[in-house]
Amino acid sequence: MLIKRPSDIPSSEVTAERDFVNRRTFLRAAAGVGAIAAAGVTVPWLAGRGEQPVPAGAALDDEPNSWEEITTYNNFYEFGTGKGDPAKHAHMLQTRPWTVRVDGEVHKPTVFDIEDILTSFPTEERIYRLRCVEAWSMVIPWQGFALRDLLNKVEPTSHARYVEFTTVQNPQQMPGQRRAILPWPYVEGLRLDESMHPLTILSTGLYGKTLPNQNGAPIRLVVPWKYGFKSGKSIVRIRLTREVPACTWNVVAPNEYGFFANVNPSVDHPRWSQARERRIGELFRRPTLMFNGYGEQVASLYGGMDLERFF
Ligand SMILES: Nc1nc2c(c(=O)[nH]1)N[C@H]1C(S)=C(S)[C@@H](COP(=O)(O)O)O[C@H]1N2
Ligand SMILES: [Mo]
Repeated sequence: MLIKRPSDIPSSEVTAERDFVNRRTFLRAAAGVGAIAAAGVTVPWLAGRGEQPVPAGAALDDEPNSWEEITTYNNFYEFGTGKGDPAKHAHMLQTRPWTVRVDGEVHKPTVFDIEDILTSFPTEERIYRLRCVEAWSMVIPWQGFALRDLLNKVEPTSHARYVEFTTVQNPQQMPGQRRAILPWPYVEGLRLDESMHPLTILSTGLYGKTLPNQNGAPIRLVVPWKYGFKSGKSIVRIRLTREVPACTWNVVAPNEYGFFANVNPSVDHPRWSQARERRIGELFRRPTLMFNGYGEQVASLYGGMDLERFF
């Protein structure tokens, strides 16, 4: 996602391919061919999973990526722009004590201690696809709870229309923040109705374990039908607003990264196609699904909208 340096994308993918070409890749590559043909079929093994909404259009072999893949191939520019930088440097971030301030257009502004969040909002497993705007993807078994459970606690006012999420700012512990890679802190935002959607979660863990720092500990947003950059990490503030929040990537490159950033195979990034993606761990590209495969659940949020204009 580096801006104005088109060479970054191909080179990062070359590196990634080298990293993941191992025996396992070849074993899974065979499955990948079947996946392309089978894309769009609902996964039976997800269907019985408690309250979890079944992701529509999940491919048959849509099995979760490994712990290793999920925790060593990351985007978290606060720790550097390389995919391996977060795993290398994120241990420097101290995630306790930690508070999340929820304020703005709410009747009950509240500063939540992370320990209270962990005890008041029981988490459940949500296996979601993550589609990065850079045309790679993973499947991640998050532990999380619906963002709307937290928002309902603070009682949004009738003026609230958007929600802004702010990442911690701590240049001492986050070496990337000592450089002007992006304007810090990292800020992302959603419409309020997107935030209240049951698929939108705050995650505090993965694979049944505490969330590793490189994945956004102690608490990060996950919005599975949007490009990964919408899912802000290590959040310290959630603010409800009347106006569209100033989102980091949208501010630095508005013609490349829209406010909505819904996964859409038919709307290309100005410098590359979004039609296909490389699932980390697989050799062959697979087709990208509209709304990342969650269209059945979320398409109604965008009824009547021109999705090429509001990309
Ligand atoms: N604070 C912060 N949040 C962030 C980012 C970042 O650089 N800083 N990168 C985003 C991008 S581009 C992606 S694809 C996802 C990656 O999440 P993961 O590393 O847990 O897979 O985090 C998103 N959240
Ligand atoms: Mo991303």
